[in-house]
Amino acid sequence: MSYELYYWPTIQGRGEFVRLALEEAGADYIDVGRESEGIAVMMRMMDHAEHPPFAPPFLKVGETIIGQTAAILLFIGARHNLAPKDPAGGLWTHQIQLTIADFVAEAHDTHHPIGVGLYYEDQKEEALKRSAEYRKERIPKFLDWFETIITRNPSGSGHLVGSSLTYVDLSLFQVVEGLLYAFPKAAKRALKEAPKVSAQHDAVAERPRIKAYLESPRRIPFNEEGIFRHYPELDG
Ligand SMILES: N[C@@H](CCC(=O)N[C@@H](CS)C(=O)NCC(=O)O)C(=O)O
Repeated sequence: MSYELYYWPTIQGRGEFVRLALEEAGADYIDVGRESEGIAVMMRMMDHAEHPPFAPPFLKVGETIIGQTAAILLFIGARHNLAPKDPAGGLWTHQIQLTIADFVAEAHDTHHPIGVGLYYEDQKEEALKRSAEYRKERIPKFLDWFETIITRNPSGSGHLVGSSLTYVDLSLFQVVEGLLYAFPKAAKRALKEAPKVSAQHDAVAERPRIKAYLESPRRIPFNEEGIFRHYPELDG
């Protein structure tokens, strides 16, 4: 089964959560946006699909199109043994992913607190205020929640859910990567208070398929067009 991933070609963004799951699964996929004419194909799908996704990323599987990162991962997790099989475990994993989505949206809002369609330069003052609050209150609060989940996981596996890796482990890894890129000072400080999250991040980076992916040209470097942007004035 081959998958078609549709996402913007120059950023990790939310597409990266899907890429990491597909890579860990060893799945066969095409990153359509990065092919020639890929964006035009993506826009045509959004314009004409019977179930049009609101925004990328979306995944095409046969004739089915799935939008929303958390829904895509729900699907991939079930298909590729990256989620618990029991319904309660599946819902718990999905709940964690939706919370990661909230955390990611707030990271985006640090540099775009007023408007998605406005330039960063037009909202710098508000971005300074928003980032200060994100660094001081939100990063520690979210990381503490993930730390608690790993601690309370009865299996003691160091994973968020159950005794083996699930897609939320990959997503948390990506969030930590993003925080370390965007807010290196604040993220390092907060991670000292969340040693299990830090260890989980390091363990994911060492997984053979993830390691190979991170070293490959398929991994787009972080940059200042994506969700996690490094503006030194927003860190501290
Ligand atoms: N909740 C959606 C958000 C999707 C989203 O905001 N996609 C961004 C790129 S990361 C986009 O292209 N947005 C265009 C828009 O909102 O108009 C998800 O998690 O997939």
